[in-house]
Amino acid sequence: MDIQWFPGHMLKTQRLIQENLGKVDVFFEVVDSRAPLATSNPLLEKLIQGKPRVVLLNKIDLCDSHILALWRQWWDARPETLSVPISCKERKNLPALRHAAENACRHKKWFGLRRVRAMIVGVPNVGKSTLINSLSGGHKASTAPKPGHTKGLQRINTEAFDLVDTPGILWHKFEDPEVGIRLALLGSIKDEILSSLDLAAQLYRFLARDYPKAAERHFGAVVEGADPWVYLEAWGRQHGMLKHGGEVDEERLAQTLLAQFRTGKLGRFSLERPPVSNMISSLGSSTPDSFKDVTVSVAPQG
Ligand SMILES: Nc1nc2c(ncn2[C@@H]2O[C@H](COP(=O)(O)OP(=O)(O)OP(=O)(O)O)[C@@H](O)[C@H]2O)c(=O)[nH]1
Ligand SMILES: [Mg+2]
Repeated sequence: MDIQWFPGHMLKTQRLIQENLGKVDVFFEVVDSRAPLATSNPLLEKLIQGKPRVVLLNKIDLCDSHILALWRQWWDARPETLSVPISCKERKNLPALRHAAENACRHKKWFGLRRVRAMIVGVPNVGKSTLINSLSGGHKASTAPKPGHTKGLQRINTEAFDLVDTPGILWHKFEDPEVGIRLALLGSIKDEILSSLDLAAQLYRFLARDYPKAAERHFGAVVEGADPWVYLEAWGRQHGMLKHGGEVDEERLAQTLLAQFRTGKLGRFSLERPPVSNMISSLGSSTPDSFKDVTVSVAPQG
């Protein structure tokens, strides 16, 4: 499944970010906590030219909390990048953002004399505009559960910040096809350019591999290597997604399944685990479904 999507407005957004660099003190890069690396734009580092960056792991209400604990350890081992787990929807941990921004700017001459100027960047649909609304306590930035919703820069001020919302940007080519699939599963790539049937099959494969108990709960007993559509069809039938004549409506099934996955109705899952180096497991005995095949080096807790 080869996925590439880079519409013209993304190039324009890159230009706008560069043109406005001088007016930005800190970048808030919003990523999806269910796949923090796949939703982190590799172009950003170059684009922001050494300005401070805080990575915001958003939608923690939807991710696997055990895997999130691993990500937090992974970032703790990289103190040069500040990271803050948040949920814009549940307004979780938002004050930590202010502390992180202050830490990043404390040494500046202007610090304490004016508000921090923060530009919010990230791939499409990760929650940039929702973050602006959560921080400002309003609905000034328009949001939607689909990628490419925000079209231009929008400035909104709060007590602590002068904020700039930006349209989501991707990069030209995903070298690793898995990255494209993760972005698509999380809704960061327009559904119109994808086969939702293929994507639903990918989702099934991922759940059967990483969350077999959850897959069994939703789709029935999972047999390794079996055709995903055997299970997906059964799921569609069970949920009454039939066409006239009693055939399963595969398109409707695929779209419903993807929507349920994206909004957490199927459960809380993470699509990505941290690379294994420097990892320390401190999760004790409650090994989750998803955690079985993660190789971590275990060190004694001090
Ligand atoms: N469950 C959950 N949903 C969230 C959270 N933050 C944002 N969303 C939802 O994610 C979807 C996308 O949010 P937006 O704020 O429009 O995303 P964006 O990054 O501005 O998207 P573009 O402007 O298209 O790049 C919306 O349906 C939001 O309600 C969160 O913390 N938890
Ligand atoms: Mg937006």
